[in-house]
Amino acid sequence: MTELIHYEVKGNIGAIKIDNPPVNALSVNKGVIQGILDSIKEGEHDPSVSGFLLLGAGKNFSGGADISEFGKPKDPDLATLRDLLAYMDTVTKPIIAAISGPTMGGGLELALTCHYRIASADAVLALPEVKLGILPGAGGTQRLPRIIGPQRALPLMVNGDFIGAKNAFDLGIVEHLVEGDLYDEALRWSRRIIKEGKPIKRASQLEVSMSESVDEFIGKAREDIASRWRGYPAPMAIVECVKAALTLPFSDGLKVEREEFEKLVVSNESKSLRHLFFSERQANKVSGVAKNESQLAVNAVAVVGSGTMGTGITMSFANAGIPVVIIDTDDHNLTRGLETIKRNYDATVSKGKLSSEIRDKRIGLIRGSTKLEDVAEADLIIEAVFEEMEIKKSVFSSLDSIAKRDAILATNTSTLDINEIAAVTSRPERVIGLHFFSPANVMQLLEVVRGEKTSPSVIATAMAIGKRIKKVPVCVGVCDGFVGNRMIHRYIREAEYLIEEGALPHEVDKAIESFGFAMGPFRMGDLAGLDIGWAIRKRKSKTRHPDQRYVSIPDEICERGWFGQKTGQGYYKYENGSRTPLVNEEVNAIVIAHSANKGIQRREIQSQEIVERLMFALVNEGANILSEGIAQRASDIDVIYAFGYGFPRYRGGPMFYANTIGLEKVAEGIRDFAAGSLGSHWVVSPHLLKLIEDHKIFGD
Ligand code: HSC
Repeated sequence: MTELIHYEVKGNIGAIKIDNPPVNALSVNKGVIQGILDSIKEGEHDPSVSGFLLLGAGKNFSGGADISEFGKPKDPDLATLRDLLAYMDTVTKPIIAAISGPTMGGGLELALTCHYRIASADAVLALPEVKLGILPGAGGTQRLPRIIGPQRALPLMVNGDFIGAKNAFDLGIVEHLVEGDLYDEALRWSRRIIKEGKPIKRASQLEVSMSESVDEFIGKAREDIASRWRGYPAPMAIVECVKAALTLPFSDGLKVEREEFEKLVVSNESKSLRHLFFSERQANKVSGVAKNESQLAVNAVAVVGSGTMGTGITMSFANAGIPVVIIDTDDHNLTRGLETIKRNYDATVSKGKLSSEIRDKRIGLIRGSTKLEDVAEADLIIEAVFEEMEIKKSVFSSLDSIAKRDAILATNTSTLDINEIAAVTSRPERVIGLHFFSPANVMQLLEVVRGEKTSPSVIATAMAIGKRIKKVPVCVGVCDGFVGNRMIHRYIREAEYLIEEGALPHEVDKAIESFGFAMGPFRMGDLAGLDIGWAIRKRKSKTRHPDQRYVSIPDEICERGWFGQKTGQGYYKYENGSRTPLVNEEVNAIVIAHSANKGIQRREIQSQEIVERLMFALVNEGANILSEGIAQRASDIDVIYAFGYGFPRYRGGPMFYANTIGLEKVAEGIRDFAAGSLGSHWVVSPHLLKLIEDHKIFGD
C-alpha cells in the first residue's frame, strides 16, 4: 500500500488517514485513491472492524482531485476517484468523514459519499471546480442536491463558494461539530454511531425533491447564468447536471455528470483557468529569494499621501487588521482623504457587504497625521505622493532620516525608476516598489517591483505582506510602466491608431468586450479619468520625437473638459449621473475630422482586426519584457493581466492565449500589420521569433 495512506485499526474502527502534502490531493497516479480503496476493502473483510474513519493528515482533509493530473495519462492499474466512490456506495460498514481545513472538490465529494460527516471548527468546504472551468465530476452534482436540496446546492456549485464548518452544519452537510482534538473526538463519535446501530446513510439513495416546479427552477437558473457567465461553459453544465439529479435516477445522473465533465476538462476555458490556478501559485516563487528567506515582521504601516491611491492602500491594510497611519502634510488633503475612507466603508455597509462593527474596527485601525515624523514607528512605509521624480526623491530622503533603520521604504510609483529613488537613501536594499492598482482597496493585483539593490528578505516580506492583505503579488523588474502598464500602453496606443484609421471608439470597445474583457479601452479610459493620461502626455511632450506617430484625439477630448464618467462625458456620454455609456456623436465627429486633418483615408475595420491588433500588441510587448527579464516567466504576465487588467480568465492571460492560437499566427499577424501603410511601428519581438525557431511556446 502507498505510504501516502495510513491505515490502522483503532479498537473497532478502521482509521484511514490521507497523507499527501501539501493539501492531500487525491492523486490517481501516486496511488492515493487506490490506497483508500485498499484500506476500505481490507476493513470490509476484517471482522474486528465495525466501521471506518476517514481523515486527512496535516492541516486538511483533502483539497480535491490532483489538478496536475488533468489531461495527463492515468495509470490504468490504479483506481480513480469514481471507482473508489462507486465501491464506497456498496460498503456494508459505516464510513465517517472527519473534515478539517480546506475540504474541496473531489475531497468534499469523497466526504459526501461517506455515511456521516463531522467537522472541526477550521473546516472550509467547497465544490470550487467551476473556478477551474469544470464541475464536480465525482458525483458531487448528484449527491449535494440530495443532501441539502437543489436550491441550496446549485448556487454553491455555480459560484464555487467556500463555507465554514458552522454553515455546513446548519445546511445539514455535516452532522456534528468538533471543538477539541478531531481524531480523538471522531473516534469517540464513530464508536457511538456504531454502538447505537445508526443506519448507513447513502446520499445516492436519498430522495431529491423541491416545492417549486423543476422546469421553472432550471429555467430561471439558465437565464441567470446566461447573463452572468458569458464565456464560461461550466456553470451551465452544472445546471444540466442538477436537472439530471432532479429528474433521473442516481446512476443516470452520474452518467450526465460524467459526460459534461469530460467535455469541460478538455475545453480551452478549463485549460486556461487551470493554467491561471498554477500560475498564481508559481508567481509566489521569486528567483534569488529562497523559500525560507527570512522576513521582517510588519506590525505597523505608514502610508504617505492621502489621494486616491493612498486612501485605497490604507484601507487594504486596515481590512487585513494591520494598524496604519496615513500621512499628508496638507491638513485639507488629509481630512478629505479620511472622509473618502469613511465614505467608502459606509457605502459598503449600506450595501450590506460589511457589518458596522467591522467597519468601526477597521476605521479604528486608521490614524491620520500631518507629520512625516509619524512614520517613525512603522515597519513598512508606502509612499503614494504625486508621480514626479523630484517630489518622490525628496520624500524618500526625508523618510530615510526618520524611519526605523530596518523599516522597508516602498513606493507606489507606476512608472518611475525605483533605483533612482532608492539611490537617495542610505538603505537601497530596503527600498522596493509596491504598485497597487486603482481602486487599491478592491483590485487584487500587486506588482512588487524589485530594484537592483533590493534585498531578498525585503522581497520575501513584500510578497508575504501582499498575500496577507489578500492581494495577488507578482514580482517584476524596473522599467517604464513595469509589466502591466508597459504592455497596456501598447494596447491603448493601438486602440488609438485604430480610431484614427477608421474604427469608432464604441466599435473598438465592442470587439474587445466580445472577446471577453469586461470593458474596452475607451470605456476603461472614461472610468479611470482621461485627465490622468493627459497630464502624463503633457509632461512627456518635450521628449517625444517629432516623427513619432501621435494620435491627438484624447487631447482634443480633454481640451473640452471631457474627462470621462466623472464629467458626464469622455469618449462616451453619461446622462444624469448614470454609468451607462452612450455613443458620443461629438466625439465621433472629432475622430473623423482628426483623420481627415491628418490625410488618413478612413476604412472599415472588422472586429477580428481590432482584437488581433490589440492582443498582438500585448503579446509582442510581453515577449520583449520576458527577454529583458522584467517579468520572470510568461505565466506571471498572465496573472498580472487576469488580476489587474480584466483579461478574460477563461482565455488564461495574453501569453497563454498566444500559445493557444499559435505563436506563428501571432508573428504572421504582426508582419501583416507591419506591411500595412500605417504599420511601421510593428516589429516582431526577437524573443517571439526565437521561440518559434526553437519550436517552443511561452512558458517552455
Ligand atoms: C476536483 O476535485 C475535481 C473533482 O470533481 C473530481 C473529478 C473526478 C475526475 C475523475 C477522472 C477519472 N491538486 O493554494 P496553496 C497545490 S478539481 C494539485 O498555495 P493554501 C498548489 O498548486 C480540484 N495541487 O495552499 C500548491 O503547489 P506549490 C478541486 C494542488 O494552503 C500547493 O498545493 N479543488 C491542489 O493557500 C499549495 O497550494 C480545488 O479547486 C490540487 N487540488 O490553500 C482546490 N490544490 O506549492 C484547489 C493545491 O507547488 N486548491 N495544490 O505551488 C485550493 O483552493 C487551495 O490550494 C487550498 C489550500 C484552499 C486547498
